[in-house]
Amino acid sequence: MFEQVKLGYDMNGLEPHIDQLTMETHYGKHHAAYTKTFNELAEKAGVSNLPVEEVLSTLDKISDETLRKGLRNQGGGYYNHNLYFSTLSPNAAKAPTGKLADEINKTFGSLDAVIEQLSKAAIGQFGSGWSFLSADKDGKLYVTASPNQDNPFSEGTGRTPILALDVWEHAYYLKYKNLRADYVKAFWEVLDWKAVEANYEKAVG
Ligand code: MN3
Repeated sequence: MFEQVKLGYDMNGLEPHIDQLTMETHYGKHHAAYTKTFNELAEKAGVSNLPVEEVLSTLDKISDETLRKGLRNQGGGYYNHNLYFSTLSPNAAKAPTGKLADEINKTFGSLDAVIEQLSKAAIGQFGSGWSFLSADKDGKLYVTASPNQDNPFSEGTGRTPILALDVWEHAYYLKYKNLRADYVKAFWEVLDWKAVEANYEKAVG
């Protein structure tokens, strides 16, 4: 049984950057629906005993096309939102430390530079999608964008996403309307780099 990540904060905890109604709809309805449907499809495909990362990385093993597409979309939606909600916090650490901080400086030059690249990728994503910061097994970092609920696993890159920025309209439209860039700016106010750092340590080992 795949479970929705438990929030470490209240529905209004991210105000004013991410408002309560958006949280209630996004986490309570959209993410809950992805989770429910992913569980049903995973059961049908006989993969409900596998980690979600593995399901998304081995989609080509599913021969039924409708089921494969469903797992890609619903499993991606389940995974991406777990990552998104678990890295937000009312008490967000505004910078990483340790190995992640070193690698960011090495690859991008500064924290501001990687934030700018991730923002640009998110704002430039045509239609619904995400931008991701991901790590390969050697700890190298990559900024990418994906459409729909795709991610570096389902795209077959072998990289692990450690930060996910949701730019589906449901993530911001209730508060920010058409102003995606304003939402992206607000996202960084509640993005907890400590949680991202923990994801990096786990991904790289
Ligand atoms: Mn979303």
